Amino acid sequence: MTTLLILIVVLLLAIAIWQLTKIFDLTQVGENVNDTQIADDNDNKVNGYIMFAFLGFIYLTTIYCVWNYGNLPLLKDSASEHGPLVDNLMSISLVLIFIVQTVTQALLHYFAFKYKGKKGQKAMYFADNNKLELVWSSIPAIVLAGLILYGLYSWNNIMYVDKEDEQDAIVIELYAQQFKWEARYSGADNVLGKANVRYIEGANNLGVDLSDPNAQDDFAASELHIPKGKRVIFKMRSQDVLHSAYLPHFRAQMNCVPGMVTQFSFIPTVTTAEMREKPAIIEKVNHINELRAKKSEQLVANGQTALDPYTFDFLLLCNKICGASHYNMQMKVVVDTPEDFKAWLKDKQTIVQAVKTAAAEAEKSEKPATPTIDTAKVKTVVKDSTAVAQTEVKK
Ligand SMILES: [Cu+2]
Repeated sequence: MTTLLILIVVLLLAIAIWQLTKIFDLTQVGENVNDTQIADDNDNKVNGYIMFAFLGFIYLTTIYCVWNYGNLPLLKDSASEHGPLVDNLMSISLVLIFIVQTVTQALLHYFAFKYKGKKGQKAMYFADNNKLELVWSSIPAIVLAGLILYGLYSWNNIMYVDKEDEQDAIVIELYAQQFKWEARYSGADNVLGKANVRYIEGANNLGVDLSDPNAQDDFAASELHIPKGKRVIFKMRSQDVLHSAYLPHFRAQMNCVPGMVTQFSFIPTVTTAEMREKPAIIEKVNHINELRAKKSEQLVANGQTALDPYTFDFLLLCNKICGASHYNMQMKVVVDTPEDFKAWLKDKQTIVQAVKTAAAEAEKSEKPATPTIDTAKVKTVVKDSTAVAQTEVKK
């Protein structure tokens, strides 16, 4: 509301200034004032200096952003085997963009100043220069080709999973729906049972084909546990709209498309406990907790409860704007040591068992309780009503 009011005030101010300049122009009528609409040397000079001012603004903004937010992009401390490859690609791209942007902006604004309009000066007619065109076409072409080739090499390296890798990997399904994630583990056979949105019914909220032999040992989890040092193949499905499974710390992202299964796989290299010990993460966590402490002071002063302190956890996020609660579509990811992971896997209830238990419970609660009839009470009620009827008749 305050923002709207400020906007209205700014708009009204702008209209007022515009009207004032019109009145000022009217007062100048008849006087010897240069009110021509054609730019003269002085106008061009002013515009030339404004170009320099704008260049300064771009550079200052860049320095300010790098200084203040330079530590926000994830460029180190990745937690997957292919992570450094992605980080390297990202760093090279950023450095290239930074250099090209700095040089080209300086040239653009300098030439705009140098060749500003001057009275009596005509622009030179210049048809073309093959040598120049060759230089400014081939340099970007070579740089971009290098970047694309390195990108393709990285992409193939990350996405290619051979038969050997596949045999040694754990298969986990990530199921996306507005607005939550659910994981399905493939169990001892390491094969996910068939699933389809048409099978969704009651407790079977993942739409698993319960008659499929491969589905018998599948189990669902609302927290994603993966072991360090072992390849995990994620199969993504979506129940409703387009989502995107985004695991920023593992430098992994893949769209979840309704009606098809997509895939991404990686090897986690850092456990949650190890990640919490990294200096950069400790610094980040401390910073978040400082902010939370400040916010908590305000909340407590207003009689509300204070915020809980933050501890680092890997996250699976949704990276496609999929609806109103998209921002909160996340799942905690825990990277365990292989021993801890084995312990976590124990005694998990399979989806088939869960559906059976839910059905049995539903049946129990649906059966109507047999009403107990107090025969003595009924008799007295009947007696009373006949007595009332008889007195009525007598009247
Ligand atoms: Cu989503």
